[in-house]
Amino acid sequence: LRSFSTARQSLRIGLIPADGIGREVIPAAKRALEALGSDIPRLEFHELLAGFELFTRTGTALPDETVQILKTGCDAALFGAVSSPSRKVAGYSSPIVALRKELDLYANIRPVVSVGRNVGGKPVDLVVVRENTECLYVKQETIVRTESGREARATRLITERASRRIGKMAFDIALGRPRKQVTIIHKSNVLSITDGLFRETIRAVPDLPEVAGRYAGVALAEQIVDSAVYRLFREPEIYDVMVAPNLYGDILSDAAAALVGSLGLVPSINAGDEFVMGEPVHGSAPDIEGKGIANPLASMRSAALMLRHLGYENGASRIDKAVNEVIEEGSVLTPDLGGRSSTSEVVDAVLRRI
Ligand code: GGG
Repeated sequence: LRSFSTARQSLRIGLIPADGIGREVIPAAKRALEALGSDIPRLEFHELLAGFELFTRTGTALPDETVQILKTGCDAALFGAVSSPSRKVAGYSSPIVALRKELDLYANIRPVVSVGRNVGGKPVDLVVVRENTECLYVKQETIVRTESGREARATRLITERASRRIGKMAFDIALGRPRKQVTIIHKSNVLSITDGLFRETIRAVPDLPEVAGRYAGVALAEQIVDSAVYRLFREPEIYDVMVAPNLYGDILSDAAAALVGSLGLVPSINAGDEFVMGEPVHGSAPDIEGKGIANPLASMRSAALMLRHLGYENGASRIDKAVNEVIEEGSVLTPDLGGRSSTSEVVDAVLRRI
């Protein structure tokens, strides 16, 4: 991954647990960071508000103060999960979608890697690079009544600028990996204008004058999204870096998580050129909220990814190694991985190894 390391006296991290199990797993990520001691600069945490639950209490899902503190007082952030309802709620809009736009976190980078004996099937080591700011997530939806019933429409935005920068991000990530392969995921056989522009723009990235041949050693492939899902389940080993528009990337990364044992293992970062926000791929999981059994490993891994992006490789590797050892050892796991341990028992097991 890219990193924007600068010499820092302290590392100011915004913590936004938001809804549901986000409030149980973000403290785990915080403890993993604290356990690193002098491998990273002195930590300064800012607890920040956002979420649907906040909206139901206050009428605001993303307070201006949260955005301002992130923009002016933080070097990075960790976001938990949000439980937006599946129906339209007047005045409500998803805070995570808004935050990604506000902070211009244009890449959602989701590594999906199998570890140890808990994993059934074939080894998986891939990264989904999801465009994070446009596609259907611009949320321009309208509904009108017609003679034959209601008619709903949504705008799908794909720009050359966003496709080019996510393409460069995907190529940069591939450069740092052994296989050095980028697969563009699209549906331009049907959506020839929108997905066509995404595909065509990314195909042209290696020839851009400003990249000066840097990506010459990266193999470029492409795949229609439906066939990509099929092949992902049958032969996940063929994929290295998959770059996709927002909606396909969201779906693909959850699907890929099924191949490595649990969504509770898969981390991500939302990355821009100036800021990075770690976020587990899983949602707020209302079915297990408050039971003390949420898997904290995706959040701890997200903290590691965030650190790596900031340039603190040692700290990141120590967290990753400890998490992998706990998974491989296999006796302290939460129920989503077939274990019987609680969130806090898993956190303690990781911290002992860090
Ligand atoms: N941490 C990922 C997460 O919260 N996933 C659920 C999600 O993205 N929901 C969209 C929303 O609730 O607005």
